[in-house]
Amino acid sequence: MVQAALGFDLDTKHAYPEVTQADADFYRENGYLIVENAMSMDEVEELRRETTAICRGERGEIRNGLKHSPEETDEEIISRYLCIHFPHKISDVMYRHLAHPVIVDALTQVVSPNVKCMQSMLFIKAAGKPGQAWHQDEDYIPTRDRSLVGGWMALDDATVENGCLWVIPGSHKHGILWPQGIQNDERFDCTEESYGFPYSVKDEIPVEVKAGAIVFFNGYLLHRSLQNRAKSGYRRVLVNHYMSAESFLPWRGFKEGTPIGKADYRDIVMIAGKDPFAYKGIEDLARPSVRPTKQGGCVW
Ligand SMILES: O=C(O)CCC(=O)C(=O)O
Repeated sequence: MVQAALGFDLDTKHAYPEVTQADADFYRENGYLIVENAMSMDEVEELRRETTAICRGERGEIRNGLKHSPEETDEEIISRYLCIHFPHKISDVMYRHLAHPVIVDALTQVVSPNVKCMQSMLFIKAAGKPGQAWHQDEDYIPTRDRSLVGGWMALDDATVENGCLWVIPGSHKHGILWPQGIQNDERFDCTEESYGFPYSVKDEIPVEVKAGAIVFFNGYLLHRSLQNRAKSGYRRVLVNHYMSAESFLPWRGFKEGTPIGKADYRDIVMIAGKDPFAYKGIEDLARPSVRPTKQGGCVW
């Protein structure tokens, strides 16, 4: 059922779609789910405006540098950045949208009644910008119960031409993280590429959606995105990652000497239910940063 959390104000003019049992079954079977019209156009507009404010440096410091002069147009400024990591750490708007009601509805059905979020990424991906090579998100954010889910909030129509997501339906079911290696394919940015999996390009499907859709995808699902080949414009999307609050999260520079079995990243935001580890407190660790690009030199 659609409900508000983190002070998210429901848009009373919008008919939020409910995530049904059939949707949850589809997600479990295929490893992804598209919910069209999940966001109202006012919500999409607010997130677009906030994207510009973040890139203009109006919400605070971003590591690896925002470089522009105040005379530049919004378009010139935002076109420069492929992706900003952790925007929710400096933006109230991005923070509130972590708990968008459709996200809460979907994740309390397919993950757990208790759901936490640990990261956000704001892709801008202007015309000409690269995509992300094949990967599984648990390569990067390892949960202990395979509960990781991406919530991909489309701020523009995402098409094959402008670099939508591509997924291999059902590929999450193996429960295996495939090997990864460095790729030098100019279609993709600095991320490594998965290989050795029993699928070919015939098995992938494009996930074309309208602005306002939310796409959910499992942390073991093989997915990628291609370059933005459109002549102009962007393919903006806010992607947040979530997991069950019952699992520890052995991620990102845990303290030296901590046994791996106790490592638990605590810069999290609860978006539903109760945090069983609330007694550990919350830490403020992540800082927003600009994603490195091949032009700027990858850090592998
Ligand atoms: O939106 C994209 O281009 C890629 C997103 C992605 O691969 C991810 O969030 O894991």
